[in-house]
Amino acid sequence: MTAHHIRHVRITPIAFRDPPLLNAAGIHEPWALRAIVELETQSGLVGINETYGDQSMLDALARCADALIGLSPWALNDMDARVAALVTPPQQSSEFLGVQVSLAPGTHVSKTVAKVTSAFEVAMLDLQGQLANAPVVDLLGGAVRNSVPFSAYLFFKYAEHIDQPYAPDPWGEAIQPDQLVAQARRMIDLHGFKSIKVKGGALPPDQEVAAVIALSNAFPGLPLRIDPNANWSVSTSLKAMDRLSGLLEYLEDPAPGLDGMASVARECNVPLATNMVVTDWAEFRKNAEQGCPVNIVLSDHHYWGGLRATLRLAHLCETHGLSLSMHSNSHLGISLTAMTHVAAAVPHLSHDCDTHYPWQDDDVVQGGRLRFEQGRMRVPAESGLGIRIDPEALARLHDNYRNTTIRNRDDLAQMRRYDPTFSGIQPRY
Ligand code: GKR
Ligand code: MG
Repeated sequence: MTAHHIRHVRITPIAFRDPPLLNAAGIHEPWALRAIVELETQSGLVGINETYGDQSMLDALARCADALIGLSPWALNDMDARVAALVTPPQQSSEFLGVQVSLAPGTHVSKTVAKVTSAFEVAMLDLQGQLANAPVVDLLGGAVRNSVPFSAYLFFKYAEHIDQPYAPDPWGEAIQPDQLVAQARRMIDLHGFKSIKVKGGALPPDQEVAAVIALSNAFPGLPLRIDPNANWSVSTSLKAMDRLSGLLEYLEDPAPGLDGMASVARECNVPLATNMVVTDWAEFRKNAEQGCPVNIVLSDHHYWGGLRATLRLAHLCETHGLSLSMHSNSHLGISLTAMTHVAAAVPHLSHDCDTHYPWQDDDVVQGGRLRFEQGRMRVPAESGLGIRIDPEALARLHDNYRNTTIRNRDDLAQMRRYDPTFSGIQPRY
């Protein structure tokens, strides 16, 4: 083993507070889970990353950890092969671990190889950058922009969690249109975002349509999108578009499945985006074979296989005339930074990226929470990812994990605490 070979792999599950955000599956639980990856070399360098923290992911990471010992941080292809050899894909790609799988492709077991590969790849790229004294973006071909634009990601929400001790968050309730406008104003005042995404599929469509119209009136000229996470039927989607089509930059995942999306695309001229029906290479091919009813792919390096895979996806999108932007799930600063490096290296990025970051109030990175400037995240110029872990913060968030009983995200079960009759059947509207 030479000085820079990996000698130790540490995976630390963490939990951080999450507000009661509504979505098509139900409602967020009071704690969101992530896992922090640290790869330590013989010479004492540490490469870091952040990924999903559900139990199945922790098990998969643990199963693959030993295979990295002795590996050079440059041996990404070798790491890919070792992970693929250790993670057996499920027999049926429809095997799901959680009820809200369709909202969060990261919980889909068929994606385990891509998720684990990505988890280790980013930490190895962080090591490579430290060794080469170059930021990760340079390892990806160099920056085409020195900051990355993100959008204000709005949620309908309750004021408080139902049954857990949880101090009310500063955002308050957002059920009525004027409350969502107030939420947007606060988020834009705090972070300077220049576009707005509404997480839909949670309330009756008329109420969500009214909220989008209110936003459009309150923020004229700001690009707007709504994402019902396939909780609208095709006819509900089309009715909503009768009122919204002129107001939206794109419509995200209105109706279920590629067929549902294709039916919406045939009848309305709003561009369609997805993080639900094009989530891997096979689904990309199917969309292309159908003449690309979905025009905008919302990539996510956490389940597409990493930063290199995201670049491949970007090239493929360009080849097929598709636009590309980025999806998010509840996350902290390491994920945001990795996303920023890769988004900075994609010439073809067409829309402001999603981020849940404003909904969190804690982080594991040194120096505390990262800051958006005018809605953008600066691409770090320091070597590697350009951020380091604060060990005390990591210990604190690991204690949160140990003190909660949540081990897999389950928005449906959480919603049934509020409404035991909530069916979770989709599309609901
Ligand atoms: O955090 O509730 C949420 C979102 O609904 C998330 O689960 C989705 O994966 O943000 C995501 C999306 O764009 O579909
Ligand atoms: Mg989405």
